[in-house]
Amino acid sequence: LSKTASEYDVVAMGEPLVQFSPLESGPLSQAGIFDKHAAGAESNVLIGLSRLGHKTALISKVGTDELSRFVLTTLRGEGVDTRWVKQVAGKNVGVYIAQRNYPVPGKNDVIYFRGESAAGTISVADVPDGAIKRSKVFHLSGITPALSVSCRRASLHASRLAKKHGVMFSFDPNYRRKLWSVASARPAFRSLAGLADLLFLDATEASIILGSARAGRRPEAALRALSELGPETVVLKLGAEGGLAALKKGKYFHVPSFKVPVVDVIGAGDAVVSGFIAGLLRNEDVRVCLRWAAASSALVVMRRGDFENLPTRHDLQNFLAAMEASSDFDPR
Ligand code: KDG
Repeated sequence: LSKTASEYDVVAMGEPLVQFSPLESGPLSQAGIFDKHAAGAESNVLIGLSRLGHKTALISKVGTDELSRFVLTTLRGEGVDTRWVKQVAGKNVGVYIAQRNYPVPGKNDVIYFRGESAAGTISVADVPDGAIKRSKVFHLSGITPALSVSCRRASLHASRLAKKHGVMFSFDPNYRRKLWSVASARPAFRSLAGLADLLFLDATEASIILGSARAGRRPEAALRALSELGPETVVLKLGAEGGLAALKKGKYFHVPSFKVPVVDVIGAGDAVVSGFIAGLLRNEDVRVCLRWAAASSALVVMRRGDFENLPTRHDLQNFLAAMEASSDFDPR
């Protein structure tokens, strides 16, 4: 993060999506009214960083349809540079419908409609060296390599470009079982985690990468094993009950979650990524980065949609100040 002449703070590559979310929780067969939200893991991360005052850009492909226009105007409205997003005639932007809080409270299911989406055609030729080398951080989720064989190659290529240019490479596996099996995902995750400087993951993804089911129960040991793959910093999302743990240069940190009313958990993981990277970009201590991550994530789960509640810097500070003033807050 010592680069000074970068045009961007963070560039990411991935598929923007449109989410249709039923107003009521419950089975989709019973849902009648839906609203639409811009979504997509990398887009969420970039919007979060943009709101926190950083220069961001997305590398992607969308269609020329109205929903593609919707995601593009949302990203632009949030200050994300979309000049590296190609518009492909005859293709669409991916869509998903969420089934919220059913049958397991607090858990969602999704139906994807992304077979014809433009982002699935991203290939090595679509990866702009110029965008990546002009950034301080390049971020990728494991959703991008899951989209197609060409996306997998492009993901590896982009990550290697970041390494070649000395750009910090941030990776969040974001395992999506509807997109690929554990057996297919594992080798891709291991390669990308091995290239990453900064790795974000939850206990399930840690278990996929490490091939053991103990990550959630022994976070410090899991973080140490993950850091042996290569990343200097690893952040483990332990869920609302467990908080966040991190290991940086061998030093272990843990912060608890903030207790807030949970409405919709989708987007919480992306908020962890944007909050943490924003802290790193300001050379904050790991503990501060984790608190920004936990606060961003707490805010996001209080509202439906993925990114709507991502905070500005001002709102983040207000939230943290209010939480610290409250008697329930346990800084540990
Ligand atoms: O992290 C939130 C994303 O999972 C959501 O927006 C959908 O990107 C998404 C995906 O591909 O599942």
